[in-house]
Amino acid sequence: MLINILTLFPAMFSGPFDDSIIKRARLSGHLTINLVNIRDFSTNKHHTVDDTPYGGGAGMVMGPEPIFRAVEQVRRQASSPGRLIYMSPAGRVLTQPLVRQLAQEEHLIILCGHYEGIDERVREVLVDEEISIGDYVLTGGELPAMVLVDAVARFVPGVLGKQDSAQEESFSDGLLEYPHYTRPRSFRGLEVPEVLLSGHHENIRLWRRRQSLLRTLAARPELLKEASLTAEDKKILRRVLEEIQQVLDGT
Ligand code: 4GX
Repeated sequence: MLINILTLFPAMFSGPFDDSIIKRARLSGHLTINLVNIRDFSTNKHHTVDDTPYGGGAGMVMGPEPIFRAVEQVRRQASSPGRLIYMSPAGRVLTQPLVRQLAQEEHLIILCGHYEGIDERVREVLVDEEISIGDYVLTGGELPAMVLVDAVARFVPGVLGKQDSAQEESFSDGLLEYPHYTRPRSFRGLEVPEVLLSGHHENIRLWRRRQSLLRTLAARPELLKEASLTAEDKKILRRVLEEIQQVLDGT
């Protein structure tokens, strides 16, 4: 997958993309990340990229010319035009289904805005999709772009190890994860649940599923409503309900 990131601050991306899984994905060629400095496409004397807004008001707006020129160069150099995403709090909120969908693209162009945002003509002509990473305001689109790239990379074939990708399948059902433990068995008086030490694979599977369901119910009940629950899940939840009923009855 090819990802071109258009930004005024390419240096912000060193670090997150130069370590761990993203580093490995880049070195192996599963992922190509190009950082494109929008300032390099400014044609005026002081290489400015922003200007005061027509109509007045506070702040500065990123002008259309360097952005158009940067996108045109990126598209000339790629074998496909790519889907252009503008990171903005006005966008569609990033969710795992959208992440999966974006991972199907062979080429993404991510535009990071600063100041009060971009000239509306960029949005009209170039932007295919506006995406937000959540309902809060940051100083620029760089951190949102890093979040998007990291989430999308996990679904690009070859980026995660075999174990991880198989794992992903089991969490794609919209439930929260069950608790994990590793050695030591007893840590400062805190014990690992007995069932996990039992070697009884079916009991372990059922315990984990119950924990996932309980955690989701307690922390994110709205996710449980959307989750694809199996007959076994419903059985586990009915059992939980019976146990709650017994507490209420004082039995
Ligand atoms: N999820 N920002 C965009 C510039 C801006 C200002 C106003 C449009 C209108 C953000 C987010 C985010 C900060 C990126 C402001 N663009 N991006 N930038 N939340 O807060 O994606």
